[in-house]
Amino acid sequence: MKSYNPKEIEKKWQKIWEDNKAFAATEDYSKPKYYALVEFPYPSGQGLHVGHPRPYTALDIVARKRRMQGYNVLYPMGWDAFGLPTENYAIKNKIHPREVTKNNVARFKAQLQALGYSFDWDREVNTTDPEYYKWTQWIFLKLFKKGLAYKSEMPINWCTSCKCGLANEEVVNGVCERCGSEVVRKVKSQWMLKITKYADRLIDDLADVDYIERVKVSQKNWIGRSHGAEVDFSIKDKEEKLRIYTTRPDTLFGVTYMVVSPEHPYLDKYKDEIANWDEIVAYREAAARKSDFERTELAKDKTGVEIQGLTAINPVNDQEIPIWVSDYVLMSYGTGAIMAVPAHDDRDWEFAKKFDIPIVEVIEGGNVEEAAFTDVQTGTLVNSGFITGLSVEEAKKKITEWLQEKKIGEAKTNFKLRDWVFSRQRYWGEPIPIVKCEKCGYVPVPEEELPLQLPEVDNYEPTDNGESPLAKIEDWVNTTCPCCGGKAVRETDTMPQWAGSSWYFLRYIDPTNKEALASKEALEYWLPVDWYNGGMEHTTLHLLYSRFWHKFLFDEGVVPTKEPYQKRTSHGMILGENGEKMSKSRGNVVNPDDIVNDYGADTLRTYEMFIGTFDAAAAWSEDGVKGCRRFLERVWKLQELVVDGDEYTKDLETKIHQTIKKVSNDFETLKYNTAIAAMMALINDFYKAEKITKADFKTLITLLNPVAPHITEELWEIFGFEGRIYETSWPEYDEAKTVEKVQEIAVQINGKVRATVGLAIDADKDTALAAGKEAAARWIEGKDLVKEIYVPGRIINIVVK
Ligand code: ANZ
Ligand code: ZN
Repeated sequence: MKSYNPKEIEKKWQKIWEDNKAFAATEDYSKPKYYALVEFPYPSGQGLHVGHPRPYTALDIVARKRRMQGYNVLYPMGWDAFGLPTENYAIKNKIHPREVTKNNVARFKAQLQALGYSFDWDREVNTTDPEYYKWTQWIFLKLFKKGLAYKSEMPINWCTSCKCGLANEEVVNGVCERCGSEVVRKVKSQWMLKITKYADRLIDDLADVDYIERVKVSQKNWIGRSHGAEVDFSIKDKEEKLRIYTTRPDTLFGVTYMVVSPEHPYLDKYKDEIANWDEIVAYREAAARKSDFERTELAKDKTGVEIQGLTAINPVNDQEIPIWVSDYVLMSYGTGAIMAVPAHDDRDWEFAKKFDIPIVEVIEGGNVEEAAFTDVQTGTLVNSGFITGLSVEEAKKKITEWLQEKKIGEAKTNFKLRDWVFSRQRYWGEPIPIVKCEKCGYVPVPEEELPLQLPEVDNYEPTDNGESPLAKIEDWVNTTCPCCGGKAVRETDTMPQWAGSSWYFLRYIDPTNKEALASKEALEYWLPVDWYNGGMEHTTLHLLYSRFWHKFLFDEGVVPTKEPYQKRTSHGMILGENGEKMSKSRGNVVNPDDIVNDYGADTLRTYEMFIGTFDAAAAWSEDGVKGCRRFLERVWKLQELVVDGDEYTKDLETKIHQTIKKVSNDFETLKYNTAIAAMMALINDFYKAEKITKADFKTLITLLNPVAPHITEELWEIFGFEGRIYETSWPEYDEAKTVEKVQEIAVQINGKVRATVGLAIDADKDTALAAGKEAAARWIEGKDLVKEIYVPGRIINIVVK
């Protein structure tokens, strides 16, 4: 027997698979299909991270298993290659971002190939390829033509370091998600996508897909749908009403003050009547310097100014109440004004305590002097006129009807979701295919002219006035209007990185199609993606954006399904040995190339699947890697035990059927670690048996193949099994044979049941009696045996004297 040499066999099999196009998805639409998808990587300059192989191996396991089960499997890979780090690198090193991308892609691809993934490389896509972004632009134009892409003067989140506008989603705790720098507000004219139009469907259709619960929750929270009412409060001595949004119209009798946001238009409108105008202006300026996050943070100390000269009237009891300005109310949500109910809202409670405003309890159940009582499940209405005595639910309904009748309010649903800021003032992105004509306004570039290619520039630096570098290239910018032929200028903003990844799974289906983003038949066959696994950090935005585009394309008749992904799961992060996030500065980065070099790709794959519960974070351990290598060595050495035989060894049969069952199920339910543990246990039994048949061995290596494809392919060849292992069928188990053939038998001594023993169904008399006597030893010891009987499958009967 040769020794196990992964270096040699891994290269060998990768070449054979490639030469034979072993994992190409076919156009044989008569076969059942399976579309397994992982998030395509951003080809950064750092190369592959050990975090990448975790999801890629997991779905490679699923893909390989499905092929063995007779499916036509699509398991593709590509590059999400537009984006800032490449552009920044290009600026710093004066290399074209196209070159940087090309080099990074080549490195990533070589690294992935060295891991033996069964990707169909013929379907590789790259978002920066003009033949790809042609269709990204095409989708944008469709959105534009349907009024779902529009330009708007917007206060946007501006990253001071990237010099670029960011979507709300890209601002995390007040700083830029990418670089961690301060984000400020800046008013700019931006392209926006009307994702809000799809808000309801993006929530409601979650009912039809099989996403893990926390992914559904994060989608719902981000969209933030809430049901409530808008209510008009009169302003004393004015015609005009102050309209507020509340989710708790049932608490109307508990309103003790109102709050308008510092940006509320009434402030300027009534400024002549506001006695403390200077104070309000100063407050407004201070608020403008804060982010929404800072303003609405619950823990933050409340600030505000009471407006002198304006008061409101509560429509339910005609009470006159003060109006305050405070930054905890945002202009961008609801109506920018609220009715404050300190007894039942935490923020209002803190505010009222701080400024000594009365707190009026209207829901019984707590102690509102101590804290706001916010429970809506329990408690009844008190101090509330005609709704006193009702439950919260009943009161909401009744008061909303009353408001509607009196025409002072109505039921209203609100969303936290905002339209998607779709412009970036950068070079390395898809050009937005729009020109601006003085006469015709914004005019789409004709479809025949797509792709609208990125022009060559000498300098990719963003300009200081916040324009994209494209704005400097006059012969590109100046063009003619497709509509009237007059002078026009091109849009110089580019699309955000989210664009290319919002539809890439569609292009894999038909990656070279020149006429359409993919053919109807192919889309019909392959959609939806059957299983999509990706990082938890992408379960909000990327998922939401791509679902939005997909729904739009469905409405346009381009795709045949309402939802792109049938099933979505997420994996946990891989951390450094010290349990911290891997980073250069922490010095805990593990390079996958080193692991492949030192231990082999199969070891890396096995280890990453064995490292722990798939959806939890896991710390790297070199010892763990070594353990997995030892396991594969033991698999390799099983060769020495193998003898001829087409059937399972009798004593191993149950265990083998059990293992097939367990591994088959665990591979479906993200329990890769316990599947591997079961295979480890099985080979322990193989070693104990000292001899195993070819059939035993063949089943083991087939089960292990999706995890460790190279070593198993090699062993398959060594034993001369038919064809290649990747062409074989997934092992079947017989449910009946997974149960231990053992039964509980009672042991009677002198007519009394004294013990029970577990006996094999076919146990012979001597074995049965010996077991019985051992179990009931203390009733037999020192006595004379008179009689012993074994009634097979029923009872052991012993008489002593
Ligand atoms: C009165 C009230 C009483 C409220 C109570 C809550 C509890 P969601 O669920 O997030 O939609 N609100 C409304 N507009 C706001 C704005 N522009 N900025 C900050 N807060 C605003 O929350 C809706 C609730 O948040 C509304 O219901 C309102 O306070 C506040 F016991 O009205 B509520
Ligand atoms: Zn024109």
